[in-house]
Amino acid sequence: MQKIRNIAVIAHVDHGKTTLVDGLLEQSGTFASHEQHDERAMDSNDLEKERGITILSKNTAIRYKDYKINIIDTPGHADFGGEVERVLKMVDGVLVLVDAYEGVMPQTKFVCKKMLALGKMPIVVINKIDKPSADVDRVADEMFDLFADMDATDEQQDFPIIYAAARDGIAKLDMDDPDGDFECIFEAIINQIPEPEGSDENPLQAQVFTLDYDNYVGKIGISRIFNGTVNKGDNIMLAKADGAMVKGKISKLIGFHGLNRMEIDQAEAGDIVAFAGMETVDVGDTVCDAQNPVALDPMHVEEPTLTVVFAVNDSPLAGKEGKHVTSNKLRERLEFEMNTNVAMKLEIVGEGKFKVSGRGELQITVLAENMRREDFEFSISRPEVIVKEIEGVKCEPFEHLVIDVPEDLSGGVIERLGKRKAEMKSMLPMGSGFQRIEFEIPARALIGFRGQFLTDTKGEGIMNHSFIEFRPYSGSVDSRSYGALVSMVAGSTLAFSLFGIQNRGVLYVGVQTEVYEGMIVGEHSRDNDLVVNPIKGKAQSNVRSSGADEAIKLIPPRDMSLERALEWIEDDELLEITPKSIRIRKKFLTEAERKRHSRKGK
Ligand SMILES: Nc1nc2c(ncn2[C@@H]2O[C@H](COP(=O)(O)OP(=O)(O)OP(=O)(O)O)[C@@H](O)[C@H]2O)c(=O)[nH]1
Ligand SMILES: [Mg+2]
Repeated sequence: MQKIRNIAVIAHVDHGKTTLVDGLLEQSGTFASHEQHDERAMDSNDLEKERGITILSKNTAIRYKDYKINIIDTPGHADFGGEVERVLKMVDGVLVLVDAYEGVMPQTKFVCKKMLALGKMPIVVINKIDKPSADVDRVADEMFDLFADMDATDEQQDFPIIYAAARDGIAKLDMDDPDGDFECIFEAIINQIPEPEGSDENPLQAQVFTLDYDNYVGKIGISRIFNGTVNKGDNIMLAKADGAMVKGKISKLIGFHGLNRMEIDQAEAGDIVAFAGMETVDVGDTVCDAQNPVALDPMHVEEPTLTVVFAVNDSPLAGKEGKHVTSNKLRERLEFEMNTNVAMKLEIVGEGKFKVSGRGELQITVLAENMRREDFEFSISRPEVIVKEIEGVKCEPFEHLVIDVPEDLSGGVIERLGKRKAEMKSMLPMGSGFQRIEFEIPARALIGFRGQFLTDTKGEGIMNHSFIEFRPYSGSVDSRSYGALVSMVAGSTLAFSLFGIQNRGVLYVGVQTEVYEGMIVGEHSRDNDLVVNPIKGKAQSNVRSSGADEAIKLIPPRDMSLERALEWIEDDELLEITPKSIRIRKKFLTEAERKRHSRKGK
């Protein structure tokens, strides 16, 4: 049998996981010297590159001495926590990164809790020791306390610590040592992480943890082999989550090395490989021996906490910019997503209406952004948290919120969070005039909070949150304090009228933008909605007065990104999303309809 180690790299967002994996690839000699590769090579899809974050977990393999080390890079953002959960089952140990200044953050807690509960062996890497603000002793203490709080076993609590500057390829076992390379990380992996259990003599059992798609071979299931040996061309049995057994054949076996994939003929217990040829494969399925099929435990993934409704775009501008606009197309695309993304759920709630549940706004935004790039057009509604009954009590998701704010601004932020039912748990000075304050808060109260928080802290505040658990419903919370500026007409906006409207609030559209009745063109500076006419030209007169035209100075409209707009909208509003535009609208387009429905609501 090959000598194998399987590890996942886990951490809070931005603590340097993907950068560390770059270094492991580089320093193991996996990248040939002539091979060109980008920084953070594992962040390979477009959205990941643009945003500089990891969205999907991805695996690679390196060779160190006579070991094969399979490495899974995971996303750190809380919304993609579901990815981390299922990946953890596939590995025998983890590198837990923690920023040498930021220390333990909400998602550090989340991933450590899962990892410890699954009995995985940790190696702690305190990363970014090059930062002038690094405080490695405090951070090391935080990690010890965290593990103790989470009932780590003695073995887990005895974790090795490596101090690193992943970006510079530096690592060492003691802060007083001279800077070394990643050798101490490789050695820790082969010495501290247990070798895979299972035997290549047993009947085949492999579990699929990620799906991929290839134009030539179709669906690909990336899997960890827990037992047995598999050969290209083998007949197998696919054990589905619902207990069904489906016959199949491994048409191709694919191995990983660095950024490359190659066809292989055989793979053994302990390894991570990809199978092609099984059209019905889903995440969590077990690929079993055809004669002796025994399914592995299904994968447990924490339930979604947030829903939005995706619907067919029925705005007056529908169908002008996108290619895929029908209910059928939308359903197919969303169903496809659910196949690969086990942390999301789909429910058909009406004609052309689909309720999508996920872990958070970013996860939903990423799906919507991918769809618009694939030429889809649709609308989405305001995110709502999932409320469920637990032992007869109405419960809602709560989050652990950590904010870093300038000391002189903390009072205002605390007050605002108080109105949103946040409960303060701790407050610590962080040096350089910042305070770190921790809260527990209903997830509902965080919707729309980020924009407000950035305004309140003059853009200097940093906030992070992560799901804790469902708790009893906490009653009503503060929501958006401003109304909308709503167009009363259809047409193309004109500078003359926008100039008049901009005194009433903040504009979201510029000149010569197509608008329609019921479309929102800005935020009102008061709490009620205001109907405006953004297409009105100047009254014609016989005298040309060029001087008056020059007086029209428009403030640039506020750029509403998908995230920002999604956070901003209220229950009676929708986002209209097309490949070219993101428009905000009222659900009911005419004022008369809106009045009628608001009366009904009361
Ligand atoms: N100063 C410093 N910056 C680092 C170091 N390692 C990584 N970074 C930077 O930290 C940022 C985030 O790095 P990533 O590797 O993308 O972090 P990540 O943990 O993979 O992030 P997610 O996958 O989105 O959770 C990048 O700008 C890196 O250049 C380091 O050792 N020192
Ligand atoms: Mg990453």
